[in-house]
Formats: sequence, C-alpha cells, structure tokens
Amino acid sequence: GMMPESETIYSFGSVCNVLLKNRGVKDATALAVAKGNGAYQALAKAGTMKPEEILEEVKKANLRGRGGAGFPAGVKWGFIPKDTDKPVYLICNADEGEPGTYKDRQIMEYDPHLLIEGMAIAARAIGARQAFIYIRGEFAWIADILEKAIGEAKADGQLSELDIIVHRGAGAYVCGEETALIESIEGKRGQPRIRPPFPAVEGLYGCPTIVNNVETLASVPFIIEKGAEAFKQWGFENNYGFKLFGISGCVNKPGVYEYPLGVSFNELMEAAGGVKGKLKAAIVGGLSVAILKAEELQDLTMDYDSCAKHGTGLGSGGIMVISEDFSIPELALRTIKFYAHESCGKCVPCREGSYTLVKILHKLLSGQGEAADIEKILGICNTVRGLTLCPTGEAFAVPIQAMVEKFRSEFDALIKK
Ligand code: L3W
Repeated sequence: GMMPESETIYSFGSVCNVLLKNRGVKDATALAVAKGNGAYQALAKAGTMKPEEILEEVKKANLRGRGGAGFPAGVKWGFIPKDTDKPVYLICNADEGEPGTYKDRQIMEYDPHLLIEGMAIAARAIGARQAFIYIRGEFAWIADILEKAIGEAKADGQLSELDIIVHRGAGAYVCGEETALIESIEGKRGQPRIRPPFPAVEGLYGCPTIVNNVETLASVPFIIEKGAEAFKQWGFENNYGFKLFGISGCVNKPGVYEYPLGVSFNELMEAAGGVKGKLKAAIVGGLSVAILKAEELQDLTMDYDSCAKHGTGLGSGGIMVISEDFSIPELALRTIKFYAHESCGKCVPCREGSYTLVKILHKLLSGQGEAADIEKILGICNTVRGLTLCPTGEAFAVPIQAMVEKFRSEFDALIKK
C-alpha cells in the first residue's frame, strides 16, 4: 500500500539510530508507518524462539536497566520462579519523575510501537499475559498515544499473547519506585514496600512481577532482531549498547541524544551545541546523584563504570549542566524543596530529613545562617543515607552532601558575619 510520506523535522540527536530512529518521522506513531520502518519484525522472530532463548539473548547482551539502577534485565527476568502457578505480570515503568530526565517520554511520543513490541517480547520471555504501562499522569497526551497504538497493534494481531493496560499515575515521584508503583496499581496509596521480597518473586497482587523502565524494554527488539553481538558493537564490558542522554541547563541545544555508552561528557556537550557560559559543574544521572565539578568532568565518560569511578552515578542519564552564573546553595535549596515535597512520609529519616534540610538551607540563603548549620546539613545527610525504606532518601542526601562538600566556600560565604 501507499506509505505516508516521511519527513524529517530535525536530524540531530541520534548517532545509534535505534531508540530515536522514528523521532521526527511524520506519523511514526501510526502502525503502518512504524511497520514500514521495521516495527514488529523482532516480535515475529521472537515468536519462533523459545522463551528461554529470548532470555538467553538478553542475558548475553548484558542489557542493564536504563531507569537508574543499571541492574541487568536478563538477570532480573531470570528471578521469576520457574514452578509458579500464579500469573506473571510485566510492568513498564513510565513514571519518569526524576528531575532532568525526559527521555522515556520521547520514545513513547515518537515510537510507541517500539515500546509495545519490546513489552510483547519481554512478556513472552517471562510468561506474562497481562502487562501494564504505569505512566505519570502529567503525560496524559502520551497515554492517549499509547492506547491508540496498543489498539492498532491488537487489531493487527501483534498482541495475540498479551494484554496491555495503560495506567495513569496521579503525580507522585515516589511512584517511580517499583514497589510504590505496584501499590498504586493495586489502588492503594503509593508508598514503598520493604524489599525483599523483590517484585520478581512477590509483586503485583502478590504474584511474580517484572518492572522494567521504558528505555530498557524499548531496547529489547534490537537485541532480538539483530542479536546480542550487534548490541555489543557499542560500549564495552558491562556497559554495552545505546543510551539516551537528556541534556538540559546551560547548553545551546538542549535535548535528548542517543549515543553509545562510553561517550565522553565533552563529546555530548559538543553535540548539545556547547556549554552556554563557563562550565562550573554538572549532575549527570538525574538529580539524585553526586554533582561533579568542571575539572572532574574532563575525563568522564558516560557509562556505569566511569560514573562510579568519579563517585557519581549514570542514573537515568539526565545531564544538567551548570555554568558559573549559578549559585550552588540556591541549587541545593531548589533540590531539597523537590524531595521534601515528594517524600511520601512513610519513613522518618526521609520525611523529617528533607523537611529540616529545607529549613536550614532557607535560613542560610536568607542571611541568617550560622557556621553550625553547615555541619547540621552534613550530619543530616549522613544520618539519612542507608536508613530509608526506598532510594528517595539517598536521592537527596547524596546530592546535597556533594554540593556542600564540593562547593563549601559558597555555603560558608552565606554565614552571618
Ligand atoms: C530480585 C534480587 N530482584 C535487585 C531488582 C529490583 C529492581 C532492580 C534494581 O532503583 C535507582 C537509584 C537511582 N532479586 C534483586 C532484584 N533486584 N536485586 O533489580 O534494584 P535496586 O534496588 O538496585 O534499585 P531500584 O530501587 O530499582 C534505584 C534511581 O533509581 N532513581 C531514579 C529515579 C527515576 C528515574 C526516572 O524518572 N526515570 O529513573 C532514584 O533514586 O539512580 O540507583 O527492579 O527489584 N536479589
């Protein structure tokens, strides 16, 4: 039949051309256009493979979770109990609430069929017949795009083995944490559960459940169609494949860029049109990791190992670039206000720690601070680390502590004379 005309809106942003190959292609969310660009060929191939073979290929690719933790997807899938008589569920985590992170939305907006195909393949591998996309409520129009795409895929016979429900969240950062997300789908208040048991063993409705990030699932069709070896043409041991980097802040061309893991920070800055002003620092893994100073960024490559070596994390790959024009104490206050607002309140160190940090930083920035306040900030960060029910505690204690330790003179300068 006639293919709708493809029109490239803009070309920058993807050197691997897998996850964003349909960005800018006209009507790429329509099934006919997506299929014209290769959609559902990997699923057809997966249909001829045994579930164990699919699992094996994803394990071989060493695809690490793209939501923040970097846990290998194949290993996680392998945790589903073999002998279970319960239904197995697949959940796509599309809550994307991490500040500075806006990559998953581009996959869903521009290539919903890539995600749906990845989910159908993953579901076959783990034996799930019911799947959910948990999408943040603010992405209402994207939820509509997904529902339409699921309907088209179903009508085309692509989802004969799987039902996918799009579940809209109500705007809580913590619902991106997998157990809070599960509680939320169950109709309860979105608060984290204690792990273990991990969802793979006891998740949604007490049944084995795999929760994977959008980008992780959207990476699966390539691995199945082209093979693990093709995936490994990018990156290096333990850091293979393509990755989306959302670049924001002081750059001339902010946006989402698809690059191999291991790309240097400086190359990404060049791709993003260069730093606007003089580079002071960057937070490279979403907001919840340690800030790096300009000199620390010079030999940084964007992969799990290099980030760990630099004392930070690759996280979700959201890079926020900070120039000399910006004050770190003000950034710290802005940061902690977010987490204090989003703390679910279930555990004390997170709830009270974030609240108290807001008060102290406010005091410092309003000129009323004393030297002891800076020590208090560090003390609270130290106390919160390792003590909270879910990663939200670390998510503010780590960045705030790093901001104070690395830019101490800016905080000292605020102390009342
Ligand atoms: C079965 C075991 N399953 C681990 C599973 C676990 C989970 C995954 C990773 O996220 C990160 C943090 C921030 N048996 C298992 C097992 N699993 N051991 O593996 O688990 P974990 O605990 O390493 O991390 P996590 O709780 O999934 C924490 C990042 O998330 N973060 C991010 C936020 C937001 C976004 C966004 O908006 N897109 O990413 C905030 O803190 O970097 O490293 O599935 O069940 N023995």
